Amino acid sequence: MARRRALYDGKAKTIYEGLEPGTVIQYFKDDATAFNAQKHAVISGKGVLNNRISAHLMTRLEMVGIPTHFLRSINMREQLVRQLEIIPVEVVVRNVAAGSLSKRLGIKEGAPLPMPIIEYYYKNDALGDPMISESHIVSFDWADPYELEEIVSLSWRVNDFLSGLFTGIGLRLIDFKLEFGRLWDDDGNLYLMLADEISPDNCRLWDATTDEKLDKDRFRHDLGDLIEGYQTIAEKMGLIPKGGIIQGGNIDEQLAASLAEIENEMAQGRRPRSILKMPPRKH
Ligand code: AIR
Ligand code: ASP
Repeated sequence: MARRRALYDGKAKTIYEGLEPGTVIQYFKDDATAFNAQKHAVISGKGVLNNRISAHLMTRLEMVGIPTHFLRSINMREQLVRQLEIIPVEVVVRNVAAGSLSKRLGIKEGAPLPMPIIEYYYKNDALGDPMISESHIVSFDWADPYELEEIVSLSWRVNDFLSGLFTGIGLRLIDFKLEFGRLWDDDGNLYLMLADEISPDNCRLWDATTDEKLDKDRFRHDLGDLIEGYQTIAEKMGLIPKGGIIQGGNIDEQLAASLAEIENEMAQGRRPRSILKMPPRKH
């Protein structure tokens, strides 16, 4: 594996050339960053947990007909995904006030929102991912109106599904961030799919009874041990045994590797579907 070509080195993941054409490997690093990478740490085991959690959530979303880039887990830190053209827009869905919404509008953290809110940010580190509107997205052709409509409708469906899933295991889904990408088939059909990852790095998840924060806010605001929070989430999801797989920075690698197999069995037999029928875009 050492001679693989890295295509992109991100803050929390490295993207390597895939095992077959049209695929790439997502390698989940232990690096944690916040505030546009001004704060950085390496937290042993974070990558393993995010890989597991994201593989599981993507698989569950596929099972209810939401197309994702996920193909299969490779090992405890890596997963095979489709190579997509990433749309440079971060979609944030919020159910409860927190984070930048609370700050920007002066709304108390934890206040339920009258209805869920969708926001867009331009994916650009140099600019600090500025907030944008639908007009910016269409005007600058980051996505056309058909794609945007699909992105919004998929985002609401993801929110409904994930909110239910987490409610069922005693967690509150406060907000989360999604990314989407495009894929064309040989006939010029466009497939829009969920990309990146869905993990406690990009979801706020609170304990439903205590409102304890279990996600990356622990790292952002020094609220406690990040691994403990992520393992609590993974345990409640039934992905790791009680007591966890990481103790004091040491990972039980054998156990971690065997767990990846479960997801692959679930993921078998899926076929991509074209969800948008329209003339190919010029690009
Ligand atoms: N997010 C946004 N950019 C990067 C990430 N990870 C996620 C956060 C949070 C949601 O989007 O993890 O779940 C809203 O973030 P914020 O900072 O705008 O309140
Ligand atoms: N990971 C991003 C950063 O490094 C944003 C965040 O999650 O806070 O800034």
